[in-house]
Amino acid sequence: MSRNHKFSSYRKLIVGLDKEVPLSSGKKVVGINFDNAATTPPFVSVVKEVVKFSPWYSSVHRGTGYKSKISSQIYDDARRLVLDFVNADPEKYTVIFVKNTTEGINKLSYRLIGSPDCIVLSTCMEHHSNDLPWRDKCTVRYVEVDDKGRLSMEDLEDKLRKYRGSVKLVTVTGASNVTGYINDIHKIAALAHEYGAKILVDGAQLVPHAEIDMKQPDEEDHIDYLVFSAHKMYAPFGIGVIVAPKECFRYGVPEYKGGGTVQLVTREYVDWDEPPGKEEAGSPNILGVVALIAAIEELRKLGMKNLERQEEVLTDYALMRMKKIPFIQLYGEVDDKVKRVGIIPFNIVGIPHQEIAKILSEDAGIAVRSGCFCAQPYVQRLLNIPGGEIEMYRTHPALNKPGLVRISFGLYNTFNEVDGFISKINRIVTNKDFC
Ligand code: ALA
Repeated sequence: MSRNHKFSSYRKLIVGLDKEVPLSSGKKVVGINFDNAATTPPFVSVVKEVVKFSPWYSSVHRGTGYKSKISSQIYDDARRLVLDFVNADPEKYTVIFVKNTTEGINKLSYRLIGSPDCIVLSTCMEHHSNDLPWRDKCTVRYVEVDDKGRLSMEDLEDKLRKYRGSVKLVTVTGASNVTGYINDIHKIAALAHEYGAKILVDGAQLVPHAEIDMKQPDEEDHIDYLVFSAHKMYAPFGIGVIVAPKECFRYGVPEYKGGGTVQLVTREYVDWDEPPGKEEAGSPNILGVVALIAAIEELRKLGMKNLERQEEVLTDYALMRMKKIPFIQLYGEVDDKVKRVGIIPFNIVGIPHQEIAKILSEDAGIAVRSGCFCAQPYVQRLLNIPGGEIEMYRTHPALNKPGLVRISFGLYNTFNEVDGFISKINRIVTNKDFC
């Protein structure tokens, strides 16, 4: 079997991979998408399922018509399928459907924080979505990363010890959207629980690439809260997921209020519905849920362990080839094996990151992302940018800000595509003085 065979066999599962994109020369080429950490193209099965369901589309939890009953049933049953996918106990956990991971973490930030004095431990490697929502509601402390950008378990334990009794939550990414590092979420969970804190995992980058096991709540290393987005798992129809203990939403008032959230309302009082209804104000996104469930079924059919291994092989291959190119700067640990999803950040000495991304797109049809990937403090750290320099970008907003170029793989990317990328990078490096 050829090196590419298995990888290529996944390509027919994805929409749009044969699309040609225009280059600045006027030529057209079949595009290469190495920007899967931002969003993934849809599965064919997802689009088919959405189209198949569309004639039955109707309101959820609001109508008595036949189609409305079908739509409501699919929507309600989906929670069980999601819980099963992440191995969460359906007796104890519930699923709240939201727009995406960002909305999910914001929602939890309203619900989990009782007082501005309680401490949340975030980390120095988070996406803004797992940092900013906490800042105005509690005292945030950041767990350090080492010189390669890996999370420091020692610092986590030091901080848990130092703030013992006040740390309500450890909130951590399952996998970094900048370096791809996979955090040992169960080890972190066990530590957090030992010190009386809960753990929230931002699963946006992890759930599409690895098997998730939230475990039973009586296991010391179980996950308390998990949040993820369907648009990063081949189901781009605007749905995201919070998996959380039912208890978490039982008491209190939802931050969004309106249709579908109540049992009884008078001018004098409101009796809120039970969760999850209470937390899903407005008409639910049933098409998003249909898409998500179809994606979960496809991912399970392919086998998360298979995908993990395959993406690892492709990432190792890309790294091995990139390391040999002069003037390439790679970030994080690239010599020793570390657990990572298929994400590689880099720069080319002497060429601004925006320029590299532009050349890849306009000269070769290769889509990447460049900049700070909504994780500015982490990227500033990886680039060793002193605070004074960052201030300068504040006072001179027209200056090009420092950043990285990022390639990120999906399950359908191939060795041939990596070879095409490497040959373009080689050409950029060779001609770099003309860029
Ligand atoms: N957070 C997404 C990314 O890393 C959008 O690109």
